[in-house]
Amino acid sequence: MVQLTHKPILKQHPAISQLATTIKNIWHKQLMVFPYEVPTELGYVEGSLEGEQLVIQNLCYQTLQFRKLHLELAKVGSNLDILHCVMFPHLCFDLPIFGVDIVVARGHITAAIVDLSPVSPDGTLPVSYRQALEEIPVPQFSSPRALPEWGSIFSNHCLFVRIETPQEAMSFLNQVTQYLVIHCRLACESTKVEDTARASIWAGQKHYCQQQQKNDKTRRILERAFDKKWAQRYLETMLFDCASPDTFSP
Ligand code: BLA
Repeated sequence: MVQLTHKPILKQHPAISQLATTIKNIWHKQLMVFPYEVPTELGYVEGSLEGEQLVIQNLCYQTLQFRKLHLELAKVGSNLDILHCVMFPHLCFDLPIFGVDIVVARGHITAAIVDLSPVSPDGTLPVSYRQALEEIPVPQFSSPRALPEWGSIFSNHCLFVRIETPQEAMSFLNQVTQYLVIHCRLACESTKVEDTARASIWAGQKHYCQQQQKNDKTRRILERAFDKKWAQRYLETMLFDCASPDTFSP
């Protein structure tokens, strides 16, 4: 299925709707996007979780620099709203993985996380990223959160907080916007690596996906709304799929 539009059928928390719009606007403004084929039957999904309806809506694109741009919006009844976004670079570019997740539980943003995650063996970001990120002021939040063990993939610029006020929500959205604008700019300026560097980039991206798949909180929701097998397939093919090291890329 080729998806060209993302109809706003889900009424979500305003911070999620606003961020989804911002992400799409930046993608369209800074990148030249092409359609991406979403795995069969996974573009729009409905399930049920303890009597509540679970709806998942996916929007994907590809570009010259990115194998897959993925924006997912999910809703479980009136209890849970989720925004999930990951940008997977083609293996011929030495670029970090941009990721953001917002989880709203009963009206409260309990988890807001954004990062540009390194894929290099030593876990550091390219110099251009380090320089750009060091220029951005680090906003303060009243309830920072500690990363789980699998979160060793995130950079030292990772922001992970619980949001307590509308001001904090704005501040988080502003930080995500700055990371994304920097990322799209540096991605467009980047040049292809030698073929020999692809294996290491692939290993870095694969490790990122394997660690993300250890997030039991995501897995449990999917298992409860569908079943174990479906959750595994969704995690492997839709959320954190990994290109094979010799996949064609421009
Ligand atoms: C946490 N993710 C969560 C939580 C839920 C989900 C319910 C717990 C919220 C909380 O602790 O307050 C659920 N997230 C989902 C679901 C999807 C989703 C169902 O994206 C998709 C269908 N997760 C990501 C990405 C990042 C990420 C890209 O998908 C980071 C860039 C991080 N989510 C992340 C982290 C936690 C989290 C670090 C906290 C985990 C913990 O505290 O154990």
